[in-house]
Amino acid sequence: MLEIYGWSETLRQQFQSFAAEGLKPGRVIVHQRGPYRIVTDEGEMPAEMSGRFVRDAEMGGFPAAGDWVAVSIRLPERAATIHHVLPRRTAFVRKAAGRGRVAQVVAANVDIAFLALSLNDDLNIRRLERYLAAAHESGARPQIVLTKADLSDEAEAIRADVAAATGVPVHLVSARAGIGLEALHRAIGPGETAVLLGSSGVGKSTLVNALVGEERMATRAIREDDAKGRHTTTHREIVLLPGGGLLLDTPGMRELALWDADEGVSATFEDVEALESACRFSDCKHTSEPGCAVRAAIEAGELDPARWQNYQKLKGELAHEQRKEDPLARAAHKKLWASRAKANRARFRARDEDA
Ligand SMILES: Nc1nc2c(ncn2[C@@H]2O[C@H](COP(=O)(O)OP(=O)(O)OP(=O)(O)O)[C@@H](O)[C@H]2O)c(=O)[nH]1
Ligand SMILES: [Mg+2]
Ligand SMILES: [Zn+2]
Repeated sequence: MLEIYGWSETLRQQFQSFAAEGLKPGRVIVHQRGPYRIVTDEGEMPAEMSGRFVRDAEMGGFPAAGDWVAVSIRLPERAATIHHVLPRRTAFVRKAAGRGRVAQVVAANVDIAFLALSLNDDLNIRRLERYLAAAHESGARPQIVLTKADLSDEAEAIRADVAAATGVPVHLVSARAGIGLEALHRAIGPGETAVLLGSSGVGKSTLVNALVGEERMATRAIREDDAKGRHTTTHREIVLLPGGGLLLDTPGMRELALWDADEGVSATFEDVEALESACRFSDCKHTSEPGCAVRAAIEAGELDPARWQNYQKLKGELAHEQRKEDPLARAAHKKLWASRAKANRARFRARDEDA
């Protein structure tokens, strides 16, 4: 049951200590006001955090859609209590504006970030770059989805331009005309989770419904006067697609500059940072130094090597705040983007040739 929701051998190992406490694994599939909804081996049920969990949770530590959690299940009531959140492989983190702000994880353990933009809207490349940077920082693989292809005569040309400018895969879809839906579905591997991100009204929920083949999510027409969305979706929900793959629908976002890299990495990799600080030498490079806690954890199967690589990659890219101030750092970042786009293009060419 849980395998189709992405349960893996790595998760099973991480879960062992919780299993010893008699707890069961579950995945958060609905994050809303009120109780979470989770899926477990006993099926779907509502779940609330234990009082102790609420008291002890670190900043950003509350469960989010996509999180794996350790729960106790009350079978007669078909309800669960959440005691722990498992380490996150990836996370989208939003920092609330203003002083005393709190980082909020809005989607966890996502493999692919679909950045949805509507073809009846102005394509803003700067906005797109911010989306892409946020997606890279989350650890998910970014892909672009151009929606409402039925409303533009230049859809194919725009797709080619966007692909050239970004170097990531670009999907052209129309939920209404049934264009590109199968290819989009195929981009999500079995047990993989993709999140739909983008402004209100671009058609995220309509796309989910088209892929599921039924009206799972509410949708609503955009405003006639300015073509803006109406913030129809207000919760986050993971939907199991027929034939496999998971798709997370989210509320339309107003401002993507709110994503913050530093806190994202810390909230996602608390456990890795703890390991690093446990190395014998404070300047340990985690390659061949004696007493390296990171390598020991990898060898013991407690730390996923892919997760460690991800962490290092993100750390390396984190001159975020400085970059905003410092023109030199910004230029270097632009160069990094250009080379990454080039590498991506080469990779996708190679993949196309393989296929
Ligand atoms: N012409 C056309 N309209 C579409 C298409 N997909 C969605 N729409 C329309 O766009 C409007 C907004 O769609 P939603 O799916 O509610 O948009 P959303 O991105 O989920 O919006 P929020 O939940 O507010 O973030 C609806 O009126 C849809 O019918 C499409 O492929 N073509
Ligand atoms: Mg919606
Ligand atoms: Zn080390």
